[in-house]
Amino acid sequence: MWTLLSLPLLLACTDPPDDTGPVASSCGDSAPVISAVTARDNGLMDFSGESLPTVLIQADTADADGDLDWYTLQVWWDEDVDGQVDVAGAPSELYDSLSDTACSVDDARLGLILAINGRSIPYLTEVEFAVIAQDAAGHRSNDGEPMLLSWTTPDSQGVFAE
Ligand SMILES: [Ca+2]
Ligand SMILES: [Ca+2]
Repeated sequence: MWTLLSLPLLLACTDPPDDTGPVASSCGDSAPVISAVTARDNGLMDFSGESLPTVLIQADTADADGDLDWYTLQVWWDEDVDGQVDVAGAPSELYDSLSDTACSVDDARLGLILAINGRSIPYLTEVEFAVIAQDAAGHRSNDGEPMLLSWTTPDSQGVFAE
């Protein structure tokens, strides 16, 4: 079953939620596998009175041991679409819980919304995103290789170039 999450808004990094956080996982040793990543226009959203265009980035993710009940989704980007993104720096990331039952989520469509403010992410520019998911045990997806995709941002009003 694919699960679409509630999506906290991100300008940069989120703080971990108030939950107790991941418990020591006894689900297994498998790492998540991302099969596909997508980016799409998520419309204008309000950020403290400022209306900004947003992008929804989603990662179709599976994990044989089911410990996506607690996950982290991390995104980096650059403006050079060359099949490489440096993931050494701090990502924009989202922590969230999909289930109160450990080891119960073996696939999910993980999602994260980023605001496009023209500064950290420029307007009217093709940007390259890199996406990594982590399971409750902290295993990184795809052996730590990010999934890449490119997407062209709209202008400050959310309008895309012809
Ligand atoms: Ca796992
Ligand atoms: Ca690049």
